[in-house]
Amino acid sequence: MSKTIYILNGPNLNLLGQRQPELYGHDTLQDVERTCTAVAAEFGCEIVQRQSNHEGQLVDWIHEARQNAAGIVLNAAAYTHTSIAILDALNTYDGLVIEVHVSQIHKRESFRHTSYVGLRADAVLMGFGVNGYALATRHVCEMLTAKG
Ligand code: CA2
Repeated sequence: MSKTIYILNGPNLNLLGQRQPELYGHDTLQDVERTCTAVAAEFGCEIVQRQSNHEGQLVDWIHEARQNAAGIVLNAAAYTHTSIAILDALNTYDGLVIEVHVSQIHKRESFRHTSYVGLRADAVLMGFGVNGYALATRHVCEMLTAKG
């Protein structure tokens, strides 16, 4: 069974660590990739991390994950709150889906309180900063390892 986990990031997250540190912290997506790679290695798992500003690209990667990944850690960023296309893609996926947000979206504007991704996610982490990615990766790895 595949022990690959896709970590998918939506629009503007390429700027993580470069702008708005009061909201999103100082770590970059490269830092996230390094940390999650180390966590996954503890379990003999591997991660594939990607970021796109384009909705359709995220949909394509979710389709790709159907063949290649046992779990998806997804921060769909603003598409979380708008994208039925991403929800539909997630609904074609059989593995674990963990929704991650760097910030605690319920403490923010009301338009961020709705999550289409949350209609499919098996678990949700928010407000842990970028540590949420590592926590989510660890959880997926533990679930995969428990299954053998
Ligand atoms: O808290 C999160 O992780 C969000 O998914 C981040 C999204 C936002 O639209 C969601 O409501 C919550 C925004 C991502 C923007 O990322 C930036 C990172 C650094 C600097 C500027 C934007």
